Amino acid sequence: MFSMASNTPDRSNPIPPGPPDEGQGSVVEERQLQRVEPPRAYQVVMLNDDYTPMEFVVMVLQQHFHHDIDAATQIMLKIHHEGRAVCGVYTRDVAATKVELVLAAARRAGHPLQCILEVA
Ligand code: TYC
Repeated sequence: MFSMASNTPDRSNPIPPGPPDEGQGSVVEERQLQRVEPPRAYQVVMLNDDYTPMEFVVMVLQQHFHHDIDAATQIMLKIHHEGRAVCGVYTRDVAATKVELVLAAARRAGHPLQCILEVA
């Protein structure tokens, strides 16, 4: 800043003074560390039915959840015998997108396959 009258720098501090430091000679500014919670995990759970071919379920588990053929077969058999199994665990948006894509693929192929999203 320059004052119009004298053409010399105006060294007055535009920031108002803070609280007094009570004679200690220094002021320590405490900064609170921000603690950020990790994002919630969501699991995609696939459900059994009597009509969807086993091969189709294995293919979905490979293509959408990146399981190899052995893992995909194990998961498919677990669903077949126990009624349900977890296909994968993701953040909410990723899990929701997987559910949509799997349901769309199943409907396109004419199968009643169901999968749902649960908080892990
Ligand atoms: N129970 C089906 C059958 O016998 C196979 C199947 C497995 C279906 C897993 C759905 O999520 C599923 N053809």
